[in-house]
Amino acid sequence: MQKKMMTGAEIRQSFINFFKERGHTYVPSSSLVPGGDQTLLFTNAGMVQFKNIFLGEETRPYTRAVNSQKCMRVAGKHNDLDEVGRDDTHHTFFEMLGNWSFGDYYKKEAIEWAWELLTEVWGLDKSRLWATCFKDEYGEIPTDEEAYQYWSQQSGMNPEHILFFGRKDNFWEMADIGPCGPCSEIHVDYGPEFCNKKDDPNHVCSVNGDCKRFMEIWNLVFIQYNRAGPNNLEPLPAKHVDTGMGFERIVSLLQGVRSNYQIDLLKPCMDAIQELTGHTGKEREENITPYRVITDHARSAAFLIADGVIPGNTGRNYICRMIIRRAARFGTKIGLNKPFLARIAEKVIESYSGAYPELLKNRRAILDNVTREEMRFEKTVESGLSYLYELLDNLKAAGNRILPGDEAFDLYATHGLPFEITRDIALEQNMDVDELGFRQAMEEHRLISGSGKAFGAVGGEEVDLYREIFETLVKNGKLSLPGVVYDPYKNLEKSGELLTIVEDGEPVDTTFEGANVAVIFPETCFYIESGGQVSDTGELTIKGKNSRALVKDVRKIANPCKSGGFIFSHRIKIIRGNFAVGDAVSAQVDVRRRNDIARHHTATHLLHKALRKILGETAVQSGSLVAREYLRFDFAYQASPSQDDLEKIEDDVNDAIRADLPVCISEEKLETAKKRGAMALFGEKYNDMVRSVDVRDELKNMTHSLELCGGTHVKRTGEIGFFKIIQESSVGSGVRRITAVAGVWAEKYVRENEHLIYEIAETLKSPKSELAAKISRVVARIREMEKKLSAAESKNISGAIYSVIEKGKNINGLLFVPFVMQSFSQEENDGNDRERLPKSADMIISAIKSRDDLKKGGVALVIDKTQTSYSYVVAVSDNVSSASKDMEAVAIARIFAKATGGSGGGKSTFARGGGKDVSRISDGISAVEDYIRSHIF
Ligand code: ALA
Repeated sequence: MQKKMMTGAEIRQSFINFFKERGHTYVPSSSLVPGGDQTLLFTNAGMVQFKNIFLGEETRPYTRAVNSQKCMRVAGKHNDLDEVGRDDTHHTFFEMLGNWSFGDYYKKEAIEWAWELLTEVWGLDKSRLWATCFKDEYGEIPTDEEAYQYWSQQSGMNPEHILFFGRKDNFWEMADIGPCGPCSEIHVDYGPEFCNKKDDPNHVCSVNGDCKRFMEIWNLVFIQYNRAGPNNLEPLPAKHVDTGMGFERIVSLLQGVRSNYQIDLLKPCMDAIQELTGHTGKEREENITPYRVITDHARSAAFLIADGVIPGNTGRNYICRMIIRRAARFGTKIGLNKPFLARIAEKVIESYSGAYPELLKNRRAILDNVTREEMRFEKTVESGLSYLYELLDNLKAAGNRILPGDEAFDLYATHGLPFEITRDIALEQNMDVDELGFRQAMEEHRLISGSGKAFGAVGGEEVDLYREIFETLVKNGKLSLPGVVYDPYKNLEKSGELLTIVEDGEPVDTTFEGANVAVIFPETCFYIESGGQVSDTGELTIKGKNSRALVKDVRKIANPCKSGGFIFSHRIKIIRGNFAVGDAVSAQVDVRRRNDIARHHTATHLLHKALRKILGETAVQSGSLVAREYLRFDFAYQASPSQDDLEKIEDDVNDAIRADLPVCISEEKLETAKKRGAMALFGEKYNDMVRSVDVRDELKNMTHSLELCGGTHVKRTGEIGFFKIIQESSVGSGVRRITAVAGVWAEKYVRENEHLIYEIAETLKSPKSELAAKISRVVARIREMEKKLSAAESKNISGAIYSVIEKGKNINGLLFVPFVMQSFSQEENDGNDRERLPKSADMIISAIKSRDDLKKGGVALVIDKTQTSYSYVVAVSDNVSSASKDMEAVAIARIFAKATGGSGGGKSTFARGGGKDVSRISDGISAVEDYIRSHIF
């Protein structure tokens, strides 16, 4: 009699019961947010809550545990996001069933029980099970012979089904640091008919071969080390067992369905999506990727929100936001343009609340947050997408394939498009995104929304708005011409009446927590970007009220009305409380930041002086940027300054810093200042009255540097502390650029370099003094190994070439050899294109030439294809090309290009080309064959 099919809930419970019967304590799943673990964003395995027990830092009243753990693998070392949707077995959120021994039983019992549960309790077919054990490819960590022995002792285990693999597959690590050890995985063979890579000549159809025939279901990890660093594996005081079974995978296996998305727990989500789209079964299959992504992401979002992770801008909250937005975008692909995810999340709650009651408890929060986030996304997504498409088009037109990271960040900060969505779309167009650049930009703007980017430049309609505001304020006596008083020099704090609030392009009376608005006061002490120095930031508070706002930027709107005048508006984000027109507000400049900027500004003057002293008087400034983190200085100079000169320049600046010269600032007539020798920059306009910044050399009673400058400076050069040039480069003909850092930023720079050297020395296991020699040796060794590898590859190719030639078509004594290789990625394809293709074609032609039976010679057509493009070469033996112009390689390439819709060109014996439509490759080959037949000489 056929056994009744178990539900997912029953399977989960039977796993737990099996181990409870063997002395294990059931420990409920911990939260997706790992408590107190700074090394992880999310719980990514069952063992996370036991980590400290492994490390010997914690003990529990039990030594054996069993559970089913909520896991997220969407960031860090274990990140499956890219696979989700593309296959039936990967998820962002999933459940992991596990059993643990804390210094109790070890490999023998772990293996015996795994075998017993799978084959006797759950009745899996033994002949379909495989086990893998660890063998270190570097020979540094011992081979796991013990696990091998235990596997071979299990009744009905086919010894040929026990295989060894290296670090990638069989050495498990929690994160970059933490407990780890060799592991044994159990895989199921679904049978050769399930291989989906049969057409791939390079595919090896076996366990870990990456096709759909084999599936890993259970990983038994034998924890015995702690990874303390990249090269540092410490043995642990005791040995432990940590196992993890992919719950969805075992359920799909036991329920006899081929996809995790068909198990009883997830099918209702898939069906609900179908109900919303109204698709037929066939249409659903055709759109299976969006179905899977939506189901997966809806489940993740529900579980995240239930654990208190709601959508937001950074860290875990960013992931929650990204997951919801990504699901929403996949929804638009199947016509779901209005918020719909709550309907799917509802199904998740129904399926999973029995085992995870927190879902039901937080039902309202889950549904509300999901919908709210979809609505937020809906507002911005269109403009974001059209901007992204435009960016990608422009890059493509310029021959670039990588979208810069800061653009990707801008798409997120300004248009709400998470990086992962930008990358999805870029990949759809065969482009990529600079992820590192994105992370850096994100780090720089740690508070993403509400940062400067959230406010645009002043556009036409805004000028009209400010004109109106200005006129009203003047009319009501709140402002007098020429408008807002600007004095960033005397005080760093100023109180005043809040005159106007502008929110979303409209004046409002009050504004609340979370809002991004612009505000106007009668006076401001915030410096406004000019002369290369960036604007100040700071904060606003109201005395006696608990209100606080960050000032992100300041903007000057000149001439808002015909009578002239200025408005200075502060762009703020309300952090706490509210602000209303009429409030008496105190505005404070961020003093630390201002001081950092001042150090960089005075250092710029010292640098200018040093440049002219060392390189000559003509090395004058042509532009500069003075920021908090660094300074950038452009100057006229024809050549590239030598290293020696740069060091002298740096020394000169540091000498002036150590001399602790006073910086004297005064307002004087332009003529007077010029007479004193002030540097007035060509092209700059000065008023009659100017501000001169004089760095005085008191000992010599003369000026060290005198410039006309509106910027803010230190009082004495000693405050700068330390100056360091970090880069020198060219920015066009006759203009050079120096980037430099001062004060704490210079210290930070030096320290970072020191850490870098330390890390390199650690990795290379070499003292600092021998580092250079060691690196040369390592590079030489890599070169040597590359040579060996390429020789071995040629050998491989030559093996393949012979079998390809065997399959060639003999057309009246002329051999036509078509050969299609498959690459996985565009990059690999580019590599092949350059080297492997011509090499293979050459080898085919030389092999043909050496054959007596092929007197007429031959034609080789070698094609390299990825899923989205192909490149090819045509080589013909010289007797063929000289026999007829029609049989030259270039003529044959044209035939192939025409038949495949691609391009091509070349010479008589060699031609090459490429195209996009891989589905037409076989038409191309037939066209070439027909062509040869009709042109045979
Ligand atoms: N900790 C192991 C894994 O996650 C069991 O695969």
